[in-house]
Amino acid sequence: MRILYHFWLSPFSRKVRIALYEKGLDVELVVEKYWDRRQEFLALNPAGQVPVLSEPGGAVLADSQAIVEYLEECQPEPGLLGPDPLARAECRRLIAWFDGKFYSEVTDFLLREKLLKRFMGMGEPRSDLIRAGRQNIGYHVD
Ligand SMILES: N[C@@H](CCC(=O)N[C@@H](CS)C(=O)NCC(=O)O)C(=O)O
Repeated sequence: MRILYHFWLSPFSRKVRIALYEKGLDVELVVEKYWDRRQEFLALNPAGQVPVLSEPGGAVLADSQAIVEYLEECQPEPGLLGPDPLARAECRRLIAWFDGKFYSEVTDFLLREKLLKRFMGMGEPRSDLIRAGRQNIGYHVD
């Protein structure tokens, strides 16, 4: 059985869950509290990050983009990137923008300060970072 180690609030995990769903691939979802630094999980991905995909044959893949590109190659239909090179380039640009710019300027601030700190017991949320995330989301959505 294919297993996805993920966390429900992780946007990188969500990207892989959507790709698996769109392609109709069966998967067992295992919630990984990556901040616990579980040894068995670190053995799968020494970077300690979710998502991680474990394939039935024993292969283990890490990094959301590496995983979705692998899925796209293994099961090309339905294609998720677009019908032609320009559409695919635009799709890749948007993926890179969400994974990089949007994550570091919005998601990371809001997720870490408002939610993860509570789960992780990492102290009080910083209101200046929450404000920054809120301000950035307005700019980016515009
Ligand atoms: N480039 C990675 C980033 C994954 C990532 O940053 N995941 C976060 C959760 S949203 C994580 O596991 N953070 C723990 C850490 O970096 O130690 C990917 O696309 O999968």
